[in-house]
Amino acid sequence: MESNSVAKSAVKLFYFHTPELVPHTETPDCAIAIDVLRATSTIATALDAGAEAVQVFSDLDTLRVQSEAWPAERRLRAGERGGKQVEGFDFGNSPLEVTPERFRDRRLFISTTNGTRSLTRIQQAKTVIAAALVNRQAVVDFLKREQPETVWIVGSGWEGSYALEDSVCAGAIAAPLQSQIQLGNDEMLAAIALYQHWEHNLYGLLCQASHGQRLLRLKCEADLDYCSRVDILQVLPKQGEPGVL
Ligand code: 3SL
Repeated sequence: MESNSVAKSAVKLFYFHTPELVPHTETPDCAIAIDVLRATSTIATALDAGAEAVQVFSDLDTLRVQSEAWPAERRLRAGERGGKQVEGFDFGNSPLEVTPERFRDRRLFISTTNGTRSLTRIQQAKTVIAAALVNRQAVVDFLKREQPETVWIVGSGWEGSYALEDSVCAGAIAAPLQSQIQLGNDEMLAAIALYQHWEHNLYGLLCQASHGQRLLRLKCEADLDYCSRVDILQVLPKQGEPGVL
């Protein structure tokens, strides 16, 4: 190594397009789940609005049972399947329904089609984080500060298949760190390139993405607009106990 070259930190970033692609044989120092549309955007918004914590579930029945143990006046239950609110739940999964008046000091119990599934898949990591475009900088700052050795960024996808909006967010996290990190796989490099191509029109990208199209058909255009905004929240949703951010 030349004496004037800049030494790269040991942080190694991998991107996995879906939770199904996450290796079963290893555990990273830090795992970051992304579901830009809309679970991790909603989770960040709920914590920013003063929610006491967010507890994630991959299935609705476990959520129903476990949330019963929590006082009714201190909990909110969000259930989404196929983009729609599940009957009997207080919320679907729209970050625009999150207000400090409703969320402050309450625990949010949430289960969504893909996002909470990817969060539950990475629970073995030493540090688990939920990221979206809205809180991107808080995640970047955490990685710069803590320098975890191995970082897995995991897209939630849609029922096992690739999601454009999660990739662009992975790229948005890695792009400002590029000179300081090692790229763990080609997927990470591709995500950075995707972000660099679309960074000035993220709303446009979300509108073209297949899940964006699905949400547009459900009249959720304002959600796409909100979820495409970068760095509007300072919150870092980080797991304290298993499943609780
Ligand atoms: O798949 C998910 O976890 C959800 O975020 C999907 S939706 O945006 O609420 O439709």
